[in-house]
Amino acid sequence: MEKYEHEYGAEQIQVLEGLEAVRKRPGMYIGSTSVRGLHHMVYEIVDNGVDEALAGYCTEINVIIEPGNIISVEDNGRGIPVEIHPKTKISTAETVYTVLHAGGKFGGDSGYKVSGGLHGVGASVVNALSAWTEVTIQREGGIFQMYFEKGKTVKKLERIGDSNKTGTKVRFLADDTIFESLQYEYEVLEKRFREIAFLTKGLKITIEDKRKEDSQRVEFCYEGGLVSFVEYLNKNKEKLHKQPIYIEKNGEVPVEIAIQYTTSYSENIYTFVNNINTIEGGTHLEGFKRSLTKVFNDYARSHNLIKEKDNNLQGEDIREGITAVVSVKVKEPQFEGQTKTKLGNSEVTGIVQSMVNEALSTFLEENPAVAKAILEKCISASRAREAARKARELVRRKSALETSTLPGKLADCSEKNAEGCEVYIVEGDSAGGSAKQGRDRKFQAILPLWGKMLNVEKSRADKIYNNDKLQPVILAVGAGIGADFDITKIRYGKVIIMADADVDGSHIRTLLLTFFFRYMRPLIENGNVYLAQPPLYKLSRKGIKDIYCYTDEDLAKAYKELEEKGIQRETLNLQRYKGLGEMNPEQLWETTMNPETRILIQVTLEDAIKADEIFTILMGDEVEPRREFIHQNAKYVKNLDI
Ligand code: 0R9
Repeated sequence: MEKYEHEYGAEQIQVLEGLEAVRKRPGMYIGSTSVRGLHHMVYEIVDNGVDEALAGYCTEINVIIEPGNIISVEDNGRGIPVEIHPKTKISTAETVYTVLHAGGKFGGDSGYKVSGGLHGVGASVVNALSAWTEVTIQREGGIFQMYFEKGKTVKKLERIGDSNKTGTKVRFLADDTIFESLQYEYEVLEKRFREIAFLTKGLKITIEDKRKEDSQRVEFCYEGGLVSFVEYLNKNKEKLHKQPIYIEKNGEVPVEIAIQYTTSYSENIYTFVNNINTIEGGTHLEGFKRSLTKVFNDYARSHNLIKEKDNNLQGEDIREGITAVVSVKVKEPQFEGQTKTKLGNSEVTGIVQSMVNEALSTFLEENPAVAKAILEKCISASRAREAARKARELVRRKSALETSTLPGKLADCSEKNAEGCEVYIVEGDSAGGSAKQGRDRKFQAILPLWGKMLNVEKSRADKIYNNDKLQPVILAVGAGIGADFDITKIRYGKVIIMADADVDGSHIRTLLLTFFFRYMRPLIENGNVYLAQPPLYKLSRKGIKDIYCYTDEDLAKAYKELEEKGIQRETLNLQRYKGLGEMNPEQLWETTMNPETRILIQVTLEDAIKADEIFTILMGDEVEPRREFIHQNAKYVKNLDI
């Protein structure tokens, strides 16, 4: 492509400096240069189309991952304005793509209001971080196109044809000298676009992956908006009422909420600000929770469902089994917290609270059967909480008598600073023994598990405190459970589940992970939970050092390497480990516990919605979704020991 030569005016030079800054510190503008930042590039462009949809002019956005990791995003909105911008003296479209924050800056005072004033600032950042960007606009009877390389204008906007349609199409190739990888993850993009479609009632979003021969494509469009979102989240759960409760108000801070209760014991509230998932919550969530507590207590009292002498229902009682999505639009959102996903604007609490107060109390009065079903569940949750408190007291008192608050089976470490300490939770008798002998007792503690493991998906907190297998885990971790969980009190920086690489081991791992996910979620979110990876095989022969293999691929590689050194496969002794118990303390140390040589898998929570879905399917009441899941996933099963 021929370079477009032109003189730069003072404003242009400033523009270039602006985008140079983006290339120098991409992380500041896009979060990171990992695959996460790469996905962010796509979201920035899609968001501009979503803004046009929110303004009421766009009904469809099509995203394509083209071969060569080129991204194409097309909307059917009005098209970015093409005329010369009075301030920059270049086309508005070029301005948006070359001036940092142009969306916001020009939105405010030049008549181009980016709908809601929320996004529209990312186009220039994406342009700066792309090897090339091509923008095609259909508007005012024409087709216009411009082209950039690394944020610099190579071809200015020119009319290339006629069209009676309107819309904007952006194609870009992220710069591989900036990003660690250009491998977009289809599932990640798909999840985000489904979310956007739920949050933007009626907007059709399609995503197509054309990188491989057999391309895949999905289409999302939800006329029900948040109601559809909640129905989707609850699809595998037993519902307490058929229709989700829907609340909407378009005031200074537009608020939209959908709620549906299920028979489960967990609380699933997802919150969004300007379509951004506020994982850490914030003032909108606070307002919502306060209102729920007040409205249900008021209703319960005025309808004699709780007596005068009874205590109020607590927030956690009222949120047991709830699935809700709260979406607010805030003009100038303040994001706080570790991951900047906590809404800080204090005025939002009261706004959400008073609108939910009004709408929800009206709903309950008009739907007494639904109110009764929900309140019966809340009251039973409150009784269970009281029972749990007693159970907890009992545990505390019992441990006080034993002069230690730690479980008897725990072989603790000598170091007391939690950060450097680890606890191995080990299933089984002999493995526990080997682990105790093999460990480094300075920083490694061992907690062997005994007794029958409880499926927490089907039980409440009182049962959990009384469970002989979970109680030691709660005491050893030392930070409480549920609403009382306090991450600052954890006694170990790493909580490591060590179980056999077989079906029983998987079962215990799943049960423990369900427990951590439902009752100690911050422990997972904070990255404290790990899975130990014991070896599957040992290759040995006199005269060579034992070789441990953790996967079948490892084993094949080891054979190949040995053969290259002239050591024949037949001369080697292959041992397949059935369980941790087969290893002596030294072997267990070397293969699974020594920080220098072991393989630990950190459990992360990338996608809470997906995690909730999987735990509900695998551990919940409904049998049919589980059957379906097993049917679909059986093909992935490896190392099944029958
Ligand atoms: C494919 C991704 N879509 C976009 O990037 C996109 C931006 C955009 C847009 C407008 C319409 N569609 C768009 N798609 C628009 C048009 C008008 C007013 N505001 C917005 C109008 O016709 O008057 N714009 C986003 C920012 C700007 N336009 C602006 F700053 F140039 F006005």
